[in-house]
Amino acid sequence: MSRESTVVHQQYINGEFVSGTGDESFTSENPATGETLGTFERGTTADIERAIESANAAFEEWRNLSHIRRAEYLWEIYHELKERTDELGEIVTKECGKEISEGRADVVEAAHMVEWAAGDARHPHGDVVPSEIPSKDAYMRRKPVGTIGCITPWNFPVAIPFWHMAVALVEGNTVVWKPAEQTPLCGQVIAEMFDAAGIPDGVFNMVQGFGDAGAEIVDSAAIDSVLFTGSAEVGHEIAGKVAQQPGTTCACEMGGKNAVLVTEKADLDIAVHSAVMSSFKTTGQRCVSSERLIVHEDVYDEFKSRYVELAENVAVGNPLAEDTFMGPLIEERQVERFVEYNQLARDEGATVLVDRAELDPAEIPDGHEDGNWVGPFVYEIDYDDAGELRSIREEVFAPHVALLKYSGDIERGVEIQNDTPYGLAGAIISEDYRQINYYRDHAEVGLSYGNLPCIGAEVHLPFGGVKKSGNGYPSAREVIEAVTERTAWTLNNSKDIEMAQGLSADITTDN
Ligand code: UN1
Repeated sequence: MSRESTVVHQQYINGEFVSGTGDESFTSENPATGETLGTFERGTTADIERAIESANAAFEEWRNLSHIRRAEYLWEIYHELKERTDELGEIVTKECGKEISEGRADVVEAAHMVEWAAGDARHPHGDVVPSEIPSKDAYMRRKPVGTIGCITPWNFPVAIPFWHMAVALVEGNTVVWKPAEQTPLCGQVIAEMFDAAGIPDGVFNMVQGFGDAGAEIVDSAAIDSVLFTGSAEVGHEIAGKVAQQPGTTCACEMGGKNAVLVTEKADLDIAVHSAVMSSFKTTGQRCVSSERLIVHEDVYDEFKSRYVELAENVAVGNPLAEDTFMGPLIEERQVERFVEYNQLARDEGATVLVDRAELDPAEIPDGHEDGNWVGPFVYEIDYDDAGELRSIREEVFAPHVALLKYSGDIERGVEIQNDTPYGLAGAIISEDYRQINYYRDHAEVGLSYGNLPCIGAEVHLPFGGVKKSGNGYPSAREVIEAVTERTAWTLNNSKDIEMAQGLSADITTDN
């Protein structure tokens, strides 16, 4: 769906679409065709300030509604996401280039997140805790933190905004959201949904823009918590800034240099299938995509020949076509990064096994000549314990895949798996439960899988990473920790004051 080219989409602040203070606009482009999908006002720092003011002003009234009442607005959106899955999936595919089943899955994942958040409104919130003193009642209670700033990426342009916002809103927070500048049309559609649901003015605000607008959210003293999903570079900058602002918290989820570990006990059908899905779904542009395949020497040759054959043949093409496996990369800059890292791998001594980085013109679908087309790039390289090879430790965010042969036991395989600054996702392929359990207990990752691809987490699982991959969970069920304050509330039912830990409650005086 391309919106009329003369329309310049506005910001959504305080319950209405309004013009911002800036005079610049930007466009959204279909990465498969180069076609313009819409024009958007470029939000300024003043627009962010205005959105934050309106969110702050709406907070008191919103938090005073019950969880169940607040969830009703989200149920409206849930039904819309369900009813419009095909249409919205097509918008996702057109705007970010994911093949159509992934475009639809993005919308389905958003619906699941909204369902979880709205359903959770009727579940217990907090804990009844025993007290050392029988006459005391003790509880852990949750309160909304206030105004939440949400900064979301382009690769899940519908699901991730709802990861951030659905629970935040049901818990009684207000939000200021900056969608990724690559997918503003999805942002516009989501804002229209909140508007149609009649959410009270100021509770939900959206400002379309670039990094300067995002930075204003992070710098503002009137934002209580920042949720960020995106690159490690930006996430660490946010965490550093927020640490300087007492009272503000953040939860960031960043990328990974994820791996599939294939042991000598692997079922190779499962191994090859899982590896292809992990490395090439979404054209390698999931935070959880795998750019490393760590394969035991006993099964290496067979795995390699089967994997390479598929990598040579996976269908790259029009993402709207049902038989496409890989769409384009999101933007030209990303193609350049991919090409640079492919060269880096060569310079670092890689043997290239598949090089479809520059596709044959015959492989590019008609009418799609201006798309950001690439195919798989697969290489083998000797793993270095010294840690000097950048190509196997830095995230590329593209179908750039290293095969690493290892020998020895499961401990060695997991050691290589852990040898990256990141720790988001990973998978082990093995028929041996001892190997699987060793991996489960020692792999340094937030999301791990046995005999599966390392992608495709469900929303009621925690989603976040360790090491350089994140400092919290801006997503899925665990986001509740990022958007609520916990209060330890203790009530005395006695007329006497009696203290825990045997602490004396006597007040003694000199006489
Ligand atoms: C991302 O990797 O950028 O687990 C998000 C998955 C999806 C979310 C991925 N549910 O693959």
